[in-house]
Amino acid sequence: MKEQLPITILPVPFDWGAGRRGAAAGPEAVLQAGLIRRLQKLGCRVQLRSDDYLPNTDADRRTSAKLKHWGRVQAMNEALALEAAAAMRAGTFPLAIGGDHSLAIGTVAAAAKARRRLGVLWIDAHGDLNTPQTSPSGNIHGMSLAALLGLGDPRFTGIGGPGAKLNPGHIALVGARELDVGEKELIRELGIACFTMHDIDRYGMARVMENAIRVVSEGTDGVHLSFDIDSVDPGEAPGTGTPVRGGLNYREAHLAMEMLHEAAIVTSADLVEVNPLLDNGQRTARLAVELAASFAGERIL
Ligand code: NNH
Ligand code: MN
Ligand code: MN
Ligand code: MN
Repeated sequence: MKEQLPITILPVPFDWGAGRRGAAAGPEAVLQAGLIRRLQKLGCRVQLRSDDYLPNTDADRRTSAKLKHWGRVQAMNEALALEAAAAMRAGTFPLAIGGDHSLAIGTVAAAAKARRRLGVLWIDAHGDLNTPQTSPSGNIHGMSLAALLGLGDPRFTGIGGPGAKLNPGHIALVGARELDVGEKELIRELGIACFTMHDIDRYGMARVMENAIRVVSEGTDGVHLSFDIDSVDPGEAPGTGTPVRGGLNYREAHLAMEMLHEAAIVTSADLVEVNPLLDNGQRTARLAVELAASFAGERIL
């Protein structure tokens, strides 16, 4: 975290951007696993926002094959963007707890408005760089970063105002190991810094994070961390909707969080895709709490 700002936890019990249900129970599971106490123990001031800022989208059935449940995803993100903006205006650090990764459209749009030039660190097994045209699934959580670059449908590129919210040169992906064809093309075309699992194997997490931190912090006024728990290997994080083998091990994930704490560059964050319905007990929810603690400054010695 950049300064020791009070943290506003924004729970986002929402999973219509994903292909399977369950991540909507993520915020409750992560809170149940002791997130607030763990942060308070580190000296953080923490306030938990109730989720009543989110509209009830039960009756919203607007959907299409290329943009599944778009009505609900749009309504959630419009409300979340306003709430994240309010948390920043109040001088706090917004920490959104998901919920599926479509929520980053709202949080990053809000952060980009507050910061002008925003860097984004996207730690994920996936790229989330699909458009409705390239998506193999139609699931909007696989399109969030593309939408923030102004690519895809105006219903999502227009959240928080029209157009691109980010400069591709200030984005770094870390942990990627399952990229779709259109995503690979986009990464090459836009020159997005993508540190894959191959890079982590080859150079080590420390070197990868040093480079990623440089990309997102040089020439920016703030950095948003969007952490998808599926970046971590399914052996450690089984409770997630789209697990992919060969992910970050336990220490690599912690080292990344510890280095971000030290770098003191991050000004807002998401922790997403914890799905307690698929978890092995509380394993994944507990991991999420531990990683949040490392990010907030918990150290071994
Ligand atoms: N790339 C796939 C898609 O667009 C999977 C996305 N799933 C994620 N992304 N969990 O982080 O449908
Ligand atoms: Mn994701
Ligand atoms: Mn993912
Ligand atoms: Mn730069």
